[in-house]
Amino acid sequence: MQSKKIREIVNILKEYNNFIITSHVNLDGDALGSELALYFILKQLQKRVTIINQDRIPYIYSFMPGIGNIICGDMLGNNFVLNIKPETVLIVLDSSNLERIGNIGIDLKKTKLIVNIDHHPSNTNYGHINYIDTTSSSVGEIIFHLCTELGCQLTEQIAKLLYAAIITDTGSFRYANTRAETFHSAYLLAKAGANPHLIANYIYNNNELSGLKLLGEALLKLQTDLDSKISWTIVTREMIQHTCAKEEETEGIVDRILSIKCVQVSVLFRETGEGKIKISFRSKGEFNVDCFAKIFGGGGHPNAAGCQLEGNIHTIVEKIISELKRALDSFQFKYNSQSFSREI
Ligand SMILES: [Mn+2]
Repeated sequence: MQSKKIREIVNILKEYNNFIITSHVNLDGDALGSELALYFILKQLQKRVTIINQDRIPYIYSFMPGIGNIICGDMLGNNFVLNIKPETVLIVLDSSNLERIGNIGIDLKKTKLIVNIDHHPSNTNYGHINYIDTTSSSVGEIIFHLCTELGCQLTEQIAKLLYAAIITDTGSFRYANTRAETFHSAYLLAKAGANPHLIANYIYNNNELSGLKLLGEALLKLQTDLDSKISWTIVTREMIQHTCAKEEETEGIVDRILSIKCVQVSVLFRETGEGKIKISFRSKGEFNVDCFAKIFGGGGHPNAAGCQLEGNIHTIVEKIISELKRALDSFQFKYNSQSFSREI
């Protein structure tokens, strides 16, 4: 923990009275769990708090305590403008840059301060106060420490939310961001009332049939290059329409195709509603997909990243896969010769 920085945040949370909390577009468990936990923490301190996000809440997170308090900018229309009280602090969670919050209908110039709390290495330090802990598994884990620093009570509600944030961002303690400290936080959250079995059921055993049908279609289009250790597939508008799947139901596909033996990097290409192609990368081991996604204006974490491009999906697949093959072939050559020289 960067204790000086966390104290700076503690002071702001104590000093000010009006807060708006937001996070990134394409909401995930870490974004929502952290937002709501911080909401309940600030409520304990008798503060006025509003949570507003651009996007709608994916169905699987509807179990989260307090979820009905979140304002969804997407449902309010483009002309919606939130009235901001003077001296309002905007807290942005889990968002590596300010553009990632999308349109939440607020005039940022009217806010007093922006507090940026994140764990992405690619964070651009856009806040007046920036608390970036890249060793933390999730923002949920950071909010957990913040709760302790503030002397707030770790209620059952907060524990459930933070536990959900941690398991979604660590893939249930499987990803490389899982450390001994993560289990320690999870242990304390379970002791405070988070039930691992129930929360896992809500998140992982709560799929709509449409989501599985879409996964089936995506698997039919699966391609691999096992010499380069890549797997990839596509999700077109047509596939979304005829399976009646929701956008959020594309989320797990890229992880599923990474599970193939020998595959080091998996890629999902998805046509979004606005004629853009959203590309998600996952990797096992040392190949850094954050660096690779940055070449195309994206970013994320070393083992999970993404970017967005405009154009025809098939042209983009060809371009990205050939770049990726080149990058992986030279990476494997370097990596193999390094481990060879280490051995001798
Ligand atoms: Mn996160």
